[in-house]
Amino acid sequence: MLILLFLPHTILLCIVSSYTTKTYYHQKHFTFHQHHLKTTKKWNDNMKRIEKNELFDNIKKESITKMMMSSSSDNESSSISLANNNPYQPSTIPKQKKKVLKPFSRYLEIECWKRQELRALQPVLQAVSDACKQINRIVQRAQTDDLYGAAAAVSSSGGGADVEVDENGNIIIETNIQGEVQQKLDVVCNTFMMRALCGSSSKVIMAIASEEEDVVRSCCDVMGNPELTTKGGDYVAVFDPIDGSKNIDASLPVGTIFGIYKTQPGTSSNDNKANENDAFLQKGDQMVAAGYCLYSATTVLVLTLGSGVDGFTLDPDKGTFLHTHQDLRIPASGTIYSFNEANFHDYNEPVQRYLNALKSGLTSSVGKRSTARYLGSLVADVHNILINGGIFGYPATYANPDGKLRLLYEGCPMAMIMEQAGGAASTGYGRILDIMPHQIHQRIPTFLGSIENVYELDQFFEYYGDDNNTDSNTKDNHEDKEWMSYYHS
Ligand code: AFP
Repeated sequence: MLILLFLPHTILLCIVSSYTTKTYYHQKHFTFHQHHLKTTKKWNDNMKRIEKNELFDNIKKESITKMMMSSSSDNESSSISLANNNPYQPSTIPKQKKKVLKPFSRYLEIECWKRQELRALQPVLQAVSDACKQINRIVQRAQTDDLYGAAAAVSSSGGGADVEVDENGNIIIETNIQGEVQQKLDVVCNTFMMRALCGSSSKVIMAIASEEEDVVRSCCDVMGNPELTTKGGDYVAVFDPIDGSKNIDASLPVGTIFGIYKTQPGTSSNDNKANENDAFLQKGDQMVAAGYCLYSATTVLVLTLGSGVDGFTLDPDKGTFLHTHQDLRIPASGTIYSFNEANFHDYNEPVQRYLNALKSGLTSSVGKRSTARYLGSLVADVHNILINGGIFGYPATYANPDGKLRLLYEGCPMAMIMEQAGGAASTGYGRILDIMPHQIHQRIPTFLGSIENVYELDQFFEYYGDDNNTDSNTKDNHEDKEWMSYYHS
């Protein structure tokens, strides 16, 4: 009875609530729909305005202009058109122009065509660049091909280094090298360089001197080709196939250094060992070409043919050196100094004072406190200085009064590159390229870098290397003086 009484109310209530809910949802949907329409309209309007370039009218034009100016000043291709101030409109962004870089072979062709005296060297330099690619590959594969560590010591029974490689640069047989125990990599890379220099043309290079060889070797000997004995060649080459090889174990940069001299009258016949040796005893400023390859984050070939310096980066996909650094110039001064400071207490007074001045920011060439960088690989350290400015030094020490670096394979080629790039190279007492070598493996204290930095270092030598100096290092200064007159006479 009671149920029957309330049933109509309940039905009525249900109808009303269902209607209300429906209306609510309908309204909500309607509101959402309206909102959606509104947003879409706004979006469409905006799109239209974007197309008409109206949207950005309210944005301060100067700030856009500023932004565009800064991007256009550095790189034309990345600029956004000033005429069209909508930076989001794809059509306004010009396509990024990829720099067209000249391959090394093309650069060589042109340089050797421009300068008749270099023509004979074209195949040699091309072969050296190929050797750098092979060495680069060997360095990369040192771990996987088990090339770390010392090569077996062998007796000097003639024949010399013969590492057989296939056309891809893979080592087939590893055999002899004269003399001392060496790093396996040194042996392999030495062979690559010898073959590149001697094998590229039968009449160009007469003989080579390598840091890895005890004596000068004729190209006839290197190539086992008697024809080269009679034909000779007008040039001799010096090189360090892999400088800083101890760095390889830790995957740090290493390099190859080379220099080429023209033989002087009376030394060009290669049937006499004494003459062969004499051909190498020339001042560094007689060098006609010098360069290095750096095996690092990128593989770089830096070359001077006596009129400026150019740099080429190996394109790993194409396997080609590309002309990435045209007419490389070292900054006139720089804040980097690259010395093995662990030897500080073994350095002479001028060097110690110079380093202290650098650290306190007292030198006029730098003007502020310097920053130290040292990798223990000449090529890597000098390349850093060449690009960023500063000074590299391997001074004399008590243990090594002539320093550590070799004049022929390291000092002179690097000095020529530095000078050609607008920098300087000094022993502390004078120009490295003025030194007359008295033997091929001679060592030399070496300072290379920005002209102002090296000039200032020379001034420290001039001032603190004085015999009248009453400081505790007077004895060293006296030795320095003797040393100076010996090399720079
Ligand atoms: P290694 O080729 O024997 O490793 O020597 C490298 C190097 O001749 C030159 O590349 C470095 O500048 C210099 O020696 C580093 O010598 P320290 O280890 O004495 O600093």
